[in-house]
Amino acid sequence: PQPVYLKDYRPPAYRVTHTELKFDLSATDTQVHAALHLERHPDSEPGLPLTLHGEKLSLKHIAIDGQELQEGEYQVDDATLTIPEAPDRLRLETVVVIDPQANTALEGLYLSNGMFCTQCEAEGFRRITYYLDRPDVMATFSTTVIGDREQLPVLLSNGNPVERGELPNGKHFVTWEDPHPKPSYLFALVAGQLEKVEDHFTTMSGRDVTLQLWVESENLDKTEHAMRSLKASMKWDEETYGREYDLDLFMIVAVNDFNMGAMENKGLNIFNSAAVLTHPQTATDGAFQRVEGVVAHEYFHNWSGNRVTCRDWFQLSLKEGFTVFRDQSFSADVNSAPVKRIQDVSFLRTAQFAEDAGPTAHPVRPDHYIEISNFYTLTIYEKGSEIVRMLRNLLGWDTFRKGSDLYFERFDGQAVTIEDFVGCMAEVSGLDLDQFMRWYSQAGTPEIDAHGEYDYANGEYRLTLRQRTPATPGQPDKQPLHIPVRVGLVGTKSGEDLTLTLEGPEGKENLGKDGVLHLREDEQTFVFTNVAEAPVPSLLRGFSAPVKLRFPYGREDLAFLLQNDSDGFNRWDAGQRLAMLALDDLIAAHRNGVEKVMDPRVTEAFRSLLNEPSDDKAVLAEMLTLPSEAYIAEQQPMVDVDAIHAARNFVKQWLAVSLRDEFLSLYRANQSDAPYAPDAEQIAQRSLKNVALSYLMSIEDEEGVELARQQFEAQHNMTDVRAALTLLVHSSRGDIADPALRAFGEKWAHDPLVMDQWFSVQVTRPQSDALDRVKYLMDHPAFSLKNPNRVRALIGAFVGQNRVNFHRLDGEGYKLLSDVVIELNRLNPEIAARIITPLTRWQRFDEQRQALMKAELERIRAEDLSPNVYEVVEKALA
Ligand code: B3K
Ligand code: ZN
Repeated sequence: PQPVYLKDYRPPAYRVTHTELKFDLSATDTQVHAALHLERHPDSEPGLPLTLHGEKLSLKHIAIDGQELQEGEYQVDDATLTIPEAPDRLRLETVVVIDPQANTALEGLYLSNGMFCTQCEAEGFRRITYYLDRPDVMATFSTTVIGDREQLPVLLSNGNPVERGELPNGKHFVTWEDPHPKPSYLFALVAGQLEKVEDHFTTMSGRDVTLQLWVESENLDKTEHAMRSLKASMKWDEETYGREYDLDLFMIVAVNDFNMGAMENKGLNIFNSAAVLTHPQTATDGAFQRVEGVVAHEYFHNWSGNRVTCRDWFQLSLKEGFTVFRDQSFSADVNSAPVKRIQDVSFLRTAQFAEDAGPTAHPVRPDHYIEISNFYTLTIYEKGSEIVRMLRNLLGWDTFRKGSDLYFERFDGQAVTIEDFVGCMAEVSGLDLDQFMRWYSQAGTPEIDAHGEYDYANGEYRLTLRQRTPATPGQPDKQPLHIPVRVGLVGTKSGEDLTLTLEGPEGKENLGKDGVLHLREDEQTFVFTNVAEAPVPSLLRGFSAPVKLRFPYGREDLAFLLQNDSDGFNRWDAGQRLAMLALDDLIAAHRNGVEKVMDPRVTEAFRSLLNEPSDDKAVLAEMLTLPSEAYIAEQQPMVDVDAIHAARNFVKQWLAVSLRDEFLSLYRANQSDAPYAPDAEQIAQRSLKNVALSYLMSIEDEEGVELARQQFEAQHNMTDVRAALTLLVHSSRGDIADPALRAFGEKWAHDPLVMDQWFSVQVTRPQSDALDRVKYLMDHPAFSLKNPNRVRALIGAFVGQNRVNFHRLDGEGYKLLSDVVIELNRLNPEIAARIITPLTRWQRFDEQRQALMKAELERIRAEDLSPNVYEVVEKALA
């Protein structure tokens, strides 16, 4: 497979002004009739042939303006259909036959539980019909769906239904019209036995929009939260961005087999059932929040993505980074904002930083790819969102909003580039964002080494920041970035933020109590004057840039910030840094085989957290949570999975022993019989209670075990049930865990989303029998490699969350993963190329593990590979 380059972008030879489709649905022989109204693109190079994309299509008929084409007038290969002498304006008709049932890749038209559905982004539409399948070709669509009346009572597509009727042979049809020009990747079709819940939303200009959520009948009781989230998102986008919905109908469909979370098809969003269905008895608080976030994300795409779309797939972060930023802001507004920020940053620092440090590192706007499906990454999404957040912070909200308005107004109905977006921000603010653009082209996580000096005599504080971005594949040399660093100086006597007076080139500048420093050079020193007392700097407040910042904090400094920092995020981060220092010592002790000694300052910091009642329970729960093994691993020069596991357990157990009574009373204080609600207050209470329980269970405290047992048996809601079950299954108390697991499995055998949790809980068990458990469960009748959610629940959870067992020294964990990758490479290349990720990070481990991991990668490379897996494996072994 050959790479595609950004620099090779050319406008298409033709544009499509209108697309008419007719589907005659059948599981194995669906007939797709397409009539494309084409005209030469004014900007295209003259003389280019008309070339359409098409894969796995069986062409039955082709005609131009009613004239059947003869052999020799067109050429077909496995990826294209070319008509060398097409007129400048034409109506091209094709009839193709496709096989949805054989489609296990879940791209294009496929079957899920007997239901027809589509996934076209990025390049799935070419598996449905011959087309100019690229985002800069936008057309209005008219789609007729024909299906069996009994089997497929519901027939959906984008836009508004304009006609329906009966046909011979027990068939019926519905015709849909979408008046908004759209690229093919936003096309959608759904047909099956579905039921709907319906609601309404009145837009800010007073239009009535019908909202429909389509699910299988047994899931009708799991739609309330998604519908509520949808209405909240619509309102939020009107109030926050001034964006109104633009059709009379908005539909969401839940399907069981889906590669990603959901898809923003115009007027007909298709969702992984895991990202839409919730019920207090089946979904955890985390799932409720994820549903809220994904519903919002897909809805927000209607403007950031659909009305204004991407010129080419290199611009993917134009819509994804901006839309993630929008959904994160929405979730922050409707829940606990500091906790949302903490969770988003934890995720970024753990998973995206690891991507940036590995062999598949790429810029937020890549300059080449082999398989675009491999680029729906944490870098494009999460780092992309951080870049937009930096713009918001640099401009301030009001100016940023003006830039956003200008962008939507100027480019409405167009397919544009990241320059177009940033250009609007520069235009409304007058800021020079040229250097800032490097955030889009330079891969890797910038590192800032900070150093501070307090000059008593002159009352000056000098802060020196040095930036460096490590080399990444294909980018050996990096240039300095424009990095906004939000800082405060916390007075060590007062515990208060000191007023910042910055010595600038044009004299003194008053930054108030916290201000943004603009780091643009490799190294810069910032001098603050009138600093009356010795300060501890609070750096990168709110995580103002996606960087790693080092500062030689002493442990007392961190304990001080944990108590006094006015920035909630940095207060949490000080606790994490303090825990990391202790963990580093313990990891070293474990490796050197010496006795582990706990830093008393950590225990004391936790004691104060537990003893001083905090008004923000949600933040407290985050503060009491130790850095994850994955995050700790990211901080180590070489990852020692066993030492990390041992050190973290040691800290956890030490704290549990030292603060047992505190944890017990914390648990009791947050127990509640109130009917379940997924609101911020209850969620905070449950997380606090379950954090406390996890400490007690880490030492298998008798009372703790009893509380876990009772909590499981009370069956109050899935958050509590799952937390208790996980703690029991991960303990040595098989006497309680085994019957609980059995009861859970029997009770929920009919519910795939709950069974996914049943699988995950077992394979994340840290004990050494976990790998056998994985193998055993892979033979379970409910396991299938064809269902991505199940693959993630079993294989993904094992390789991602059970680090000690995946990285077993006999290499059996690696072998299991590569066996799965080899199977999935045939069935579903997109999922195969994602699940392989942990193997690609071999450079981070000791020599023995490196050799084992590389051997498995070589074994995969010897297979007949899909472009997806090929691209990842080649990079990993480069
Ligand atoms: N835009 C989709 C991505 C689906 C692509 C899968 N190959 C999901 C989202 O970001 O909303
Ligand atoms: Zn998206």
